[in-house]
Amino acid sequence: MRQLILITFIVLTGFSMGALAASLTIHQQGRKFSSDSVSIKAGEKLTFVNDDTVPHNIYSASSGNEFNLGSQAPGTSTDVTFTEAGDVQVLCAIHPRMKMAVKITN
Ligand SMILES: [Cu+2]
Repeated sequence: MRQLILITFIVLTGFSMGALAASLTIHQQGRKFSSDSVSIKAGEKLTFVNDDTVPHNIYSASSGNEFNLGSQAPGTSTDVTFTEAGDVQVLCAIHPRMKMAVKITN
């Protein structure tokens, strides 16, 4: 019985760690993304937080994962779910130097 409880605990802990890994947070501070590149699985999301004092407008034109958040006010956060496997470039329409790569695997 004790062993069963231990196994259940390990399995549940494993699941919750998996859930954490599935929701990465990308910060925008100093007109930069906090990561140059991240790798996620298809169907997982990234949370984009604007920690700057200026608005950002994150978008991607990469086939299958196009999105455009529009103007994102300082202090707000938005989730983006990536559904297609492939390499995605995420850019900011206001600050051309802001860019990051998202690798999505199946
Ligand atoms: Cu920006």
